[in-house]
Parts: sequence; structure tokens; C-alpha cells
Amino acid sequence: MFRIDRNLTADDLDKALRADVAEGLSARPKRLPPKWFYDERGSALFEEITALPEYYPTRAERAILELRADAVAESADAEALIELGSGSGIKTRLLLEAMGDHGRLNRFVPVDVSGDFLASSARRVADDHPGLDVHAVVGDFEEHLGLLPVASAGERRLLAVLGSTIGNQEPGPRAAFLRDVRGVLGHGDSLLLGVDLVKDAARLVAAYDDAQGITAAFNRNVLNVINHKLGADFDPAAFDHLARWNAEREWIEMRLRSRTDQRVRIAGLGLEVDFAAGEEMLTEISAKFRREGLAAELDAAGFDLVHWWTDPDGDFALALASV
Ligand code: AVJ
Repeated sequence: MFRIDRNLTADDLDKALRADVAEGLSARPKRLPPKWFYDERGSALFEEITALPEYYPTRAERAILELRADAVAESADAEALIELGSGSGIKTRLLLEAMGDHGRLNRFVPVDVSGDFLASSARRVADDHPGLDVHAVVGDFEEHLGLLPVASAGERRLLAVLGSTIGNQEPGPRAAFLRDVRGVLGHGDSLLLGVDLVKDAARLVAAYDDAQGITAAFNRNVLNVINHKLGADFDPAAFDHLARWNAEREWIEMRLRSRTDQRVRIAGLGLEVDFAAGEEMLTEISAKFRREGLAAELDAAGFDLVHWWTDPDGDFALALASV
């Protein structure tokens, strides 16, 4: 069984991009939100990142799931898996497999902003799991949580946010997001979070500034997206990729730094923006976590941290929380 709800149209996305670009390029310092990295090329570059020797998070999370998916399934004991920001599928499959074996699963609700990608991957899951009710939802889960399909009041749910996706949010918005998630869940439901952990700064920086320059291309791709979608004339080669560890906030910052004094025209917004040589624009934060800190954040949102599993190297964690 397969269906797809669209809570986000191409027009909604266009409006959101315009607002983010107008606001971010007028701000001091300039910034662009990371959600615009992921057009077709950006998504392909991200897939390449996940296979880089320096980028351990994807492999580490998969290793944890390979060992612990059964324990997750048993502890959650859920009839529905809701996955926010569903990735390319392998990790989802491990979870679905384990939940299917556990014997209660009957619904899968993948949620993503990228409709085409979501439709094809969710359809594949439906084909491989006859009897599973696959209900895909195209939406921005930071805004459309309230629109998620709920089968029945008594249904036990596991809501998963994997891949350290929550690391893109600053603490304030993250706290609001976790409270919103708590708001759509009820007693007996569970939350599974994949989070990257604080570690040696050199390894963190290398993970976001790889030797092959794939992450640099991924970072600059946001400028291509704005060129295509808003008729801008950014020269991506005129910006350097930077990745820095902010030890105080415990997050990685990715920036683009203008190589020269330059003026960029964004025709679709009727906007001209000046960059000074050396000027930096923030394009992403990727927060890194500690067990005590995440436990406190979960507690503040109304969850109890019940399991904390890390990979053998202690690089990444899966946190299972109950309502
Ligand atoms: C998909 C947001 C988890 O923060 O590690 C990878 C994105 N950026 N390399 C991350 C990313 C640069 C990734 N997340």
C-alpha cells in the first residue's frame, strides 16, 4: 500500500527560498540556511560525502543500527514508524526489518521536503514490504509536524530523526522542535535520535573539510541553487569553503568566504549584494552532542532518555527516549 500527501508545493518552496535569501543576505554577518543545499546535485554530493573516509557519521550510525535495531524495535514495540528527514534508505531498512520481525509494525510514514526523492524511495519500501501501509508526506518537518497522518489514537509510534539532522538547529529552535515532537506523540510512544558526538577537533574539522573537496563543492552548491532558482549570478569559484570547530558552542560551522570585493545580482529578488574580500557567510552549523546534554534537552521537552548506544569508537550515538 502506498500513498503520498503533499503539504509543501513547489510554490511554497519558492516562497521560502526567496524569504531566506532576502533575509540572510541582508543580515550582518550574512547567512544562508542549510536546507537549500539539497537540490539534485546537492543531494548527490551529500551521498558522496557519506562515503568519504573523513566523514564517519553515516558509517558509525549504520554500525550502531546493525547491532541495535532489534533492541530499538523491542523497546519501542511500535505499530508505526515515522521518519523525519528520511535518508537514502539503508538505515531505514534496518529499522523496518527489525520492527517487522518484532511483529507489530503496520505503518511507515516517511517525511521529507524533497518530494521526488521521497516518492521513489517510499514506493520501493512499499514494494519490498507487502502489507505495510506506506504513507509518505512531503513537508518541512520543522513547520508541518501537526499535519502528520495519525492512524488511530491508540497506535504506538516510533518517531525517528536519524543522521544527526537535529544538529543543524541551534539550541533554541532545537528545544522548540523537540517540544513540538513531544506534542504530536502520546504516552507509550518513542523517539529515536541519531546524534554526532563531541570529539577531537581535528577529526571534526576533517569530516567537514575533506581532502577531495567534496564538502567544499557541496557548500558552494548553495550558490548554484540560488543562481538557478532566483536568476542570480554568483560565481561559486569566487568563494572559499571554510569549516571551523566552535569549541564554546560545540558545533561545526561551515562558511563561504568571498575571495574578492564583489557585487552579486539576484535578479529574481531585484537585489544587489556586496561582498568584501574576506567576508564570511555562515551556511551551516552541525552541533555535536554529549550524553548529559542531550538527556537534559530531552527531559526539558518531556522525554525520558532510556537507551544510549554508541559505535565501538564512541563517535556517534543513537538515543532512544520515551514519552
Ligand atoms: C545531514 C546535516 C547531518 O551536519 O553532518 C555534511 C550535513 N554538511 N557535511 C552534517 C553535512 C557537511 C550533515 N547533516
